[in-house]
Amino acid sequence: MLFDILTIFPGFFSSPLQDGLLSKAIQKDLIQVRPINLRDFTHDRHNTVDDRPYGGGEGMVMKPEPIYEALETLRTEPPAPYVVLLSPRGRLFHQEMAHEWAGLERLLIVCGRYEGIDERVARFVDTEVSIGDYVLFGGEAAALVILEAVARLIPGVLGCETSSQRDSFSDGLLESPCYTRPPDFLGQRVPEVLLSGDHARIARWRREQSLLVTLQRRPDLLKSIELSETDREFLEMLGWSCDT
Ligand code: 6GU
Repeated sequence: MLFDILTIFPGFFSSPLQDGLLSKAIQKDLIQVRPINLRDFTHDRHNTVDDRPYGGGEGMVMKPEPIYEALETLRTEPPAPYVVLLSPRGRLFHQEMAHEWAGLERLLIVCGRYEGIDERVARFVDTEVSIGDYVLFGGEAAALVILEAVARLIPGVLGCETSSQRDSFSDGLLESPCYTRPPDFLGQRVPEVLLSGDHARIARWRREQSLLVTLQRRPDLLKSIELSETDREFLEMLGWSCDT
């Protein structure tokens, strides 16, 4: 899968692309990532990408022409990209979107900077996305978040195919707690069930812990997922009710 990232800070991505599983995925040719300098699509001496806002106010606004020209140019290369504009005003990015996008051949991510992007750019992109309810300097950090979330769902990127299926959120629940050696850490013991070797009991315990931690930390998630009859009984025992 090809990720094009249109940015005024292509250097922002160099270390993340050289480290960890992202670099392995690139080495294995499972993904290609191209940070593309927006200033390459300007024609003035200063490579201007921003200007003052009409109507007055603080800060600068990203001009529409360089972004438009970059999109037009990049779209001439096949395969056609799905174009995502990053801004805190976008739809909230979530795991389901990551799954959908992992099936694409090419994603083109446009990073906004300054106080905003000229509104007239919106009709040249496929969607506008935010990664959360807080404000960043610009879309670059958000682009990395999306890149990681999508890349790890591409077959072969994670060592083990099932690890991404076991994740928090992949079934809509938070993950159960996990432990490794030592069995006793400063008086805190690993739950006995995990040492039992009884795989059916372990699976049931993990499911219950997932339900418990989700109920405690993110009860909102329980409304939008499929629960088995056993799940419901367990949650109801904890005081949860499906119409709360
Ligand atoms: Cl995509 N951009 C900026 N600047 N801030 C954000 C964001 C994006 N998502 C959350 N906050």
